[in-house]
Amino acid sequence: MKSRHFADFPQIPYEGPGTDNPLAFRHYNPDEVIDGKTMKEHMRFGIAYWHSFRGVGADPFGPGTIERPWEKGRDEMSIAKKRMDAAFEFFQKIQAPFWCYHDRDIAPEGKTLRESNKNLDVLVKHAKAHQKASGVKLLWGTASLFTNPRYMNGGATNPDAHVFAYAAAQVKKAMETTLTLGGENYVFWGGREGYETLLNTDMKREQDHLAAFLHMAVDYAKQIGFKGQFLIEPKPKEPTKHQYDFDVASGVAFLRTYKLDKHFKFNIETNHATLAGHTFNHEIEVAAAHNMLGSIDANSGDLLLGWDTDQFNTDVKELTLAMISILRAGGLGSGGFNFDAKLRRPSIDLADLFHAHIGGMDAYALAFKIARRILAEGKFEEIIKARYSSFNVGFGRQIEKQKVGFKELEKIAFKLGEPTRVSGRQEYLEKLLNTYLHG
Ligand code: XLS
Ligand code: NI
Ligand code: NI
Repeated sequence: MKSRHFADFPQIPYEGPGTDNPLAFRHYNPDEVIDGKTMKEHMRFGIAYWHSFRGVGADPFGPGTIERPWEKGRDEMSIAKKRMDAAFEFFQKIQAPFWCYHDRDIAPEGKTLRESNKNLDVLVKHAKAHQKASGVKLLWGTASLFTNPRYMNGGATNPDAHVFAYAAAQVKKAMETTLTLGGENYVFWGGREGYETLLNTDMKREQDHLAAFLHMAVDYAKQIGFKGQFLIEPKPKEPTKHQYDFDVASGVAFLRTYKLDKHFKFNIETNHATLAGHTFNHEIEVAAAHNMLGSIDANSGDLLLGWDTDQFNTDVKELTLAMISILRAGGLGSGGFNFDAKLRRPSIDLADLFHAHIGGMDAYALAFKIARRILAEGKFEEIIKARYSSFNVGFGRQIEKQKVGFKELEKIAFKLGEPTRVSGRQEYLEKLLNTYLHG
């Protein structure tokens, strides 16, 4: 179980903004207490097994570039164990309290479903021992219903009931393993739950099937006593042309339509937000408005590229805006910040894995601190409040209470005449934001 693949690296220490040690945190101080909670507890960082321990730098134009020392050998199961040993060594060195996985990330798929489940049981047992020894916990588990060719037409939305049943069996098992590992959430990302062409698709029927699938998951959670939070992870496209969980707003409509909204929150991913034509901040605000903000898949896209590049996010401005919305909403509860981000294809060194996560964790921690200061000083809040103050009194209040209609408002409009225009002060506010970011 012991692994020494990262022996050349220390446990990453906090050295503060003044340090020039590239293998130190400048802003993420895990033990720093803020408002009675440590930074470790505030940030709840998680490492994504699929990117950091299964990603090899492959893209549609070429195979992997990244070779890891623990991937050597012939027996898939013993490689899977060695890989997991390395992963837990890394989780501790980077001081991340959580990890996340898909079933097929940690254990190889067998020739039959029974064999796949058996492989999974072995690795889950291994993970449990590692969790116990290290104190690292499971933020969420999920099932890959998109890798295997059988899911080429989707899992829960596959036109073939046989595939639906197979997907159900796989999610059943993934929920059981998440429960065994004490997972605090369970994620549904529907990468192939959508369509390529309406020429062969009954969209309404597929959405009904997806809802039926999710209801079965809710029922099964009750049966096995899984109390973790269910999360939907919206994404508009890729790999499928059109995905049903397009963005948070369409997810809310879907969950409400099928009476699932009590059981789900959202796992919002930065790059998925931008693919949907929204900002990260926007998606967080929509989820928060419905009390359905669950967790974050921390990454970023590249606005010049049209796909999910899953980069580590070091954009402190974008993250500060996100943090303001998250803090205003009261935080993420059982969620956390999971680095669903991968190294660039030429970033092949073990050191790159550290730099990537240190950069991401520091950017989030810095954004957290800046956002707290912004909210404590309340300058933006004051301006926003003042902007809507006409709705606090008189006919404005009546509008909000739905006590007046068009007729009454017409009378008021005749009486008051032309409204005085009020500046939105956007440039002033952008300048103000910069004073927090850059002094
Ligand atoms: C892919 C998704 C995926 C989910 C988990 O774009 O982000 O990694 O987070 O299935
Ligand atoms: Ni994700
Ligand atoms: Ni993604």
